[in-house]
Amino acid sequence: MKVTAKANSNIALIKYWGKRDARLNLPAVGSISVTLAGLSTTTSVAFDENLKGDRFILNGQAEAKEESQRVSRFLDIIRQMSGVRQQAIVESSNNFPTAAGLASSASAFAALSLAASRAAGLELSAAKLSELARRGSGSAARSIFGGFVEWRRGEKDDGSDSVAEPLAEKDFWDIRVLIAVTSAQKKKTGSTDGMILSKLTSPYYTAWVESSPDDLNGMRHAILKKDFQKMGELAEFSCLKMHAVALASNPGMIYWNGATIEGLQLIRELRRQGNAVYFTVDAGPQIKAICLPETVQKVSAALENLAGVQRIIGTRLGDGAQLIGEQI
Ligand code: 2P0
Repeated sequence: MKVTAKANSNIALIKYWGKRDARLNLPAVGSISVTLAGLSTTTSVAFDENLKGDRFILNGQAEAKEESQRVSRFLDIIRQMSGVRQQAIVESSNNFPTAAGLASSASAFAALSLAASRAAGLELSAAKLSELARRGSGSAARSIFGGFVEWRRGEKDDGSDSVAEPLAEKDFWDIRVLIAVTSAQKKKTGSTDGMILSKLTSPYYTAWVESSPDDLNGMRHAILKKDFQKMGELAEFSCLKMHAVALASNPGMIYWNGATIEGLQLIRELRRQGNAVYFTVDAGPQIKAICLPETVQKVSAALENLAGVQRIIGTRLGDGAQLIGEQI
């Protein structure tokens, strides 16, 4: 059976950075995100006894060895859970330009978890799907759900309590996120390696982990109260704190370029002028402006005019992972 599923990407308001167990992908800290409509991956999976090995096709092209091996290792987990031994063909497509520096392991592994588990005959609960998606990529655990989502750090060694859960529906609060793309280049240090390096070398790492519960409590509260200022202030704090940990690693990781910094200054200037807008930045150079509907146009125009900004992608909150089709 060929099963197709779709999942949206997400952006963390309280960041995930650091692992307490790299093999099971257990985070050192919890995180809170918003799932974004408009940045999605659609994936079909079919197990087939005639295949000699797993095949992974992304946007119509066979993927490089490294990416294919990552997908294959993930399928091994599903084969182990289900007893299915066959190899699989995995066909994925992103609805955003792959060359825009927005490639997202979150939407990819959330869609793959749902499609592959179903294709293997498993009917997993949302919590179990989140636990499975986490094994592929930490942030994918959050993309199983729509709207506002919290991924709990969990305490157990087996990771069964390190899963995401919904905090509020997407219609609860109309938050908008503008993504200003400043570079389409592949980053030099991926998140996984960056997190491991920070744990090993950053003198701020312990403080980052210890201060996390306050950030999570504050953000949960701000979202449920729809307190935009508090939410935005905490999002900027968590973002800058995460980058401080990365910068203070050895060798330090500089994920920003000049346009990123100009963008952050611009967003703060727009705020001084009375516009409701805050920023966050992930492990890359794109600027993410968190807005209310009434500020979207002004912020978008200002970012568009900034030197070094290549394009603006406007998003709003979206749904969690969904099955799209099952075909015999
Ligand atoms: C986040 N990031 O919370 C943080 C902020 C990047 C910066 O989750 O190693 O690709 O596969 O678990 O999920 C990106 O990290 O890392 C990420 P792995 P992932 O969104």
